[in-house]
Amino acid sequence: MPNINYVTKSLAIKIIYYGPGLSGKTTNLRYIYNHLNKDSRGEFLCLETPSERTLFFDLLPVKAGMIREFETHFHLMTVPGQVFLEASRKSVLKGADGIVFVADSQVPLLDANLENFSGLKKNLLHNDIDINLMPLVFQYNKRDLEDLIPVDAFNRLFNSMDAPFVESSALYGKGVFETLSEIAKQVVPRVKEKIFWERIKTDVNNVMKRKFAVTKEQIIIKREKTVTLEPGEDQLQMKKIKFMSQEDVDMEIAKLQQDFLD
Ligand SMILES: Nc1nc2c(ncn2[C@@H]2O[C@H](COP(=O)(O)OP(=O)(O)O)[C@@H](O)[C@H]2O)c(=O)[nH]1
Ligand SMILES: [Mg+2]
Repeated sequence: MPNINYVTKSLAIKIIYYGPGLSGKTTNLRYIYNHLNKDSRGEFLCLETPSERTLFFDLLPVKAGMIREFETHFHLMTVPGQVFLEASRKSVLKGADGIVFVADSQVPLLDANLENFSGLKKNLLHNDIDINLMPLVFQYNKRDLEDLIPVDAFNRLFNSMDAPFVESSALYGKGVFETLSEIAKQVVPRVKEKIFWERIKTDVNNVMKRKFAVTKEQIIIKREKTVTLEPGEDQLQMKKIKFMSQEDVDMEIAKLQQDFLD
C-alpha cells in the first residue's frame, strides 16, 4: 500500500529491486542517481551491519511528478542477495507497490536466479500477496557479457505471468530508465485506484462507483539534466547507516517513509 499524507499532500510509492546477489540491483539505483539532477532525487542511502559487509538494503527516493494534487515519489529499494538474509528481504518487501526482478543473464547463474525468484514468491505469499497480482517487471541484466541465458528461455522459466521484460546492461545504463518506466506504468494506475478508492470509501460513503476514482494524469520521470559518465566512474555520494538488529532496520524503514512524507 502506498504511503500517503493528506496534510502535506505527498505520496510515496515503494518499488523493490529484487534478485540474487551481484545481479546488478545497486548498479541500477546508482545509474539512476547519477543521471538525475539533484532536484529530481533524494539522498542515496545504504544500510549496513556493523561488519560493514552485509547490506540490508539501499534506498533512493526519486521524484515522480504529481498524482492529482499529491507530490509523488518513488522509493526505489534493493534487497540484499545473500541467501542468509531472508529476514531482511521479507521486511523490505512489506508494503511493496511494485517489483523489478533483476536477473543475472549469465548461464552459470541460472540456478541462483531460479532459487531467488522462488524465494520472492514465497516471501510475497508470506505477506498474503500472489505474485500474479503484483506489478512486476523482469530485467534480464548483464546482456553485454558472454554465455547468456536466451531471453526466450528466461521468459519460459520465470515469466509465466507475461509481465514486461527489459534486456539491460545496467553498468552502462542500457535498459535502466526503460525498466523504471515499465514498472511506473503498472504501479501508478494501481496506486491511483487504491488511494482514491480508499478516499471515496471514507469521504462519500461508497456512493461513487470505483471507476470514477481513476484519473488520467500521467506520471513523468524527470530527466532534466543528463550527466555523462564513463563506466566505473562513480559520482555517488552514499550515506551509510549502521544497524545492530533486524528491529533497527524495520524501525528505520518506517522512519524513512515518515520523514519523507512529513
Ligand atoms: N558486465 C556487467 N556488469 C554488471 C552489470 N550490472 C552490474 N554489473 C556488475 O556486477 C557487480 C554487482 O553489481 P551490484 O549492483 O552491486 O549487484 P547487487 O548485489 O544486485 O546490488 C558489480 O561489479 C557491477 O559493476 C552489467 O550490466 N554488465
Ligand atoms: Mg546491492
